[in-house]
Amino acid sequence: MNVLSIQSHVAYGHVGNAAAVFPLQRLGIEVWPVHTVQFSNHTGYGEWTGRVFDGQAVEEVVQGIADRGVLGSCDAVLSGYLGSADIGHAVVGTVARVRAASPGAVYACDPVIGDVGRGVFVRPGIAEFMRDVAVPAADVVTPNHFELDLLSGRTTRTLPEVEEAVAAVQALGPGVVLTTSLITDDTPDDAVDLLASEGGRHFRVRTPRLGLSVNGAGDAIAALFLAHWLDTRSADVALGRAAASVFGLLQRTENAGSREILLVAAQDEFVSPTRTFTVEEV
Ligand code: PXL
Repeated sequence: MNVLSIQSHVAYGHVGNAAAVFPLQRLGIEVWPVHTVQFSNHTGYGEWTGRVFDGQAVEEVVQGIADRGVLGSCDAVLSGYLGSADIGHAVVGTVARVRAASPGAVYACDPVIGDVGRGVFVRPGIAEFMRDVAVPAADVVTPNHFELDLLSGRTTRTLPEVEEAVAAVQALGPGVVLTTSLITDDTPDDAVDLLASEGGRHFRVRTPRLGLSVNGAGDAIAALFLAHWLDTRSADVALGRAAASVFGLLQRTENAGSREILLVAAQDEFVSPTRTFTVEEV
């Protein structure tokens, strides 16, 4: 299995490709990482160095990969934090090239825009680009609750409202939607939900809500969900596996009091998670 992962990269810590590549590799997948930015650290610190690449920089690297004659063996493109709408267009152009060379290749788009605590943390124009261009081109999308509301133009509080918002996102194009960090009015205070939707069916996993605040967990879960979905073509199985692995990763991170997810130290969680959770159809 070969995944072309077009995301941000940080030297220190784990977000973007620095959070997605290793879990995929640990599961036995070959990854072709293309970086949309190279920063010293994630933007949650408020300060960082490095630069945002442009669409041309991404296209040049993709062209070089195409020149090796290997695009036909690409099984999926995964995208996350984009940096600019120009880079977004390069990503969507790459998806078209990959699909032409490798019919059936999957595009998994993590529509990174923001989250409940921080609001929108990407540049102006990215949210609209995700809604109008990237999400419609995708087969699989992995918004958090905040991003689901933004993409669907709704404010969702109840599970039926969430399911309607998911249907609105599916109507844009993607058949599979994984909603992360989901808190509805029936989610207990000490829990958080994940909802995987495919066709008209919705599957929920409820895990304990941990007290930590870290970046990159969404990037890791998008990668893990894609890996297991490619493997099983089953949203509920992929949900159960990805949720267990990320919960294990976050539990280890919280226990250690780390500001960065313990991607390397907790790597066994990707293969055999300590704790598993029930997947229920809702
Ligand atoms: O986790 C999303 C993300 C990706 N890439 C960069 C980020 C963040 C969130 O902070 O800063 C560079």
